[in-house]
Amino acid sequence: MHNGLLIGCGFFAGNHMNGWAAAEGARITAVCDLDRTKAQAMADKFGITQVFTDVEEALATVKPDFVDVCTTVDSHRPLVELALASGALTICQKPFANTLKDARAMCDAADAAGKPLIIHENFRWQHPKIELKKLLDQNIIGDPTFARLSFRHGWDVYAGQPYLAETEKFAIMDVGLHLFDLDRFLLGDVADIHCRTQSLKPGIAGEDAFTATVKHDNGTVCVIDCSFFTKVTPDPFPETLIRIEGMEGTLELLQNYEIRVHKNGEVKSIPAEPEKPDWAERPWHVVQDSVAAFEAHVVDVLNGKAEPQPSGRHNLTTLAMAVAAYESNDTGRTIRIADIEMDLNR
Ligand code: NAD
Ligand code: 89Y
Repeated sequence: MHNGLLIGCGFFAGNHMNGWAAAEGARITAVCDLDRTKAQAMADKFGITQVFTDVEEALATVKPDFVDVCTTVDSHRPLVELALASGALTICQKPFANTLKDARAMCDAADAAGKPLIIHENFRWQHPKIELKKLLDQNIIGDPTFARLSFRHGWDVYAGQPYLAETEKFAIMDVGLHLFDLDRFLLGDVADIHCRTQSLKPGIAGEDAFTATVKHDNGTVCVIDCSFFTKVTPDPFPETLIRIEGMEGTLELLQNYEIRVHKNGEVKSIPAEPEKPDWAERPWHVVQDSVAAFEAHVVDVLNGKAEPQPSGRHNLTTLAMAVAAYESNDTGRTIRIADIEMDLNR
């Protein structure tokens, strides 16, 4: 049994804890939060006896096999570096880092420790997306030519995550990173990006919508669009709607988790709604189910049966896409991802 330490007992951490409770071969035995009340509440809910407010003390006492960092981005680098130095496999919630410099430093720390660093990117672990990827891999639609990944809603995310209203880099760093990782998962390596952001909701600090056009090395063009200020009923949050056109057909992921396969003039419908874990609640169940799937994957990594998906190193390019997207908006230019990655000052 692998023993884990959870750092950060805020809004999203309950999903991590429920996922770990369902995982076979790993369990959380200690929790830590700067705020003792939050740490204690999480411990009480999940029957954890070791409760800390200081990470160094937690690591020295628990000596965990793995550390699950579920704090907001500003604390990621110090926490991840401490966890890796303690010899633990380390999981870091998205956004990995504010800058590529910080993200690279964490990857270097993982290499120095000889321990895996895994980014908690759960969109690629969502059931409908895995089903879509299987269809792509079966080459049913032939080589992809065009795709659209769309995440548009008006859900009040600020109620549970008030920091989202205060950050100057919001939509791209919050959900954009998920969509960029998903884009790479489905369609492969990215060459360049063009992006426009919009700030629509009055009173928030950052952009709450963006539209990006991504060109892949293999020529596939993907439009990635996201809005937190879309008035539509029923609200699709937190579903990603997807269309992938290929040389021989088209795949769609429609609202309410229906996959449609268009081929040879016919349309086949495949239901792709995830099972709702008994601890989950709609509409979050697709996310909550994917947290459990991601954590089951981490157990495979702990057991040497899988490589991290995605690793810290893989996520550097995803973060570079976000940096490039902001630069494109600021300059009006299309930005090559390799140019961003090569610039060690970013
Ligand atoms: P939150 O602010 O509600 O909780 C973070 C907690 O971390 C707080 O309780 C804070 O006290 C604690 N913390 C901060 N620094 C600490 C430190 N040095 N030591 C110990 N505890 C510390 O944030 P949240 O909404 O739970 O989000 C956490 C992360 O999860 C964010 O990066 C967010 O983007 C991400 N998130 C991911 C998803 C997803 O689907 N993958 C969904 C929501 C949030
Ligand atoms: O923080 C975000 C995420 O990662 O998924 C949805 C979310 O909770 C709000 O945009």
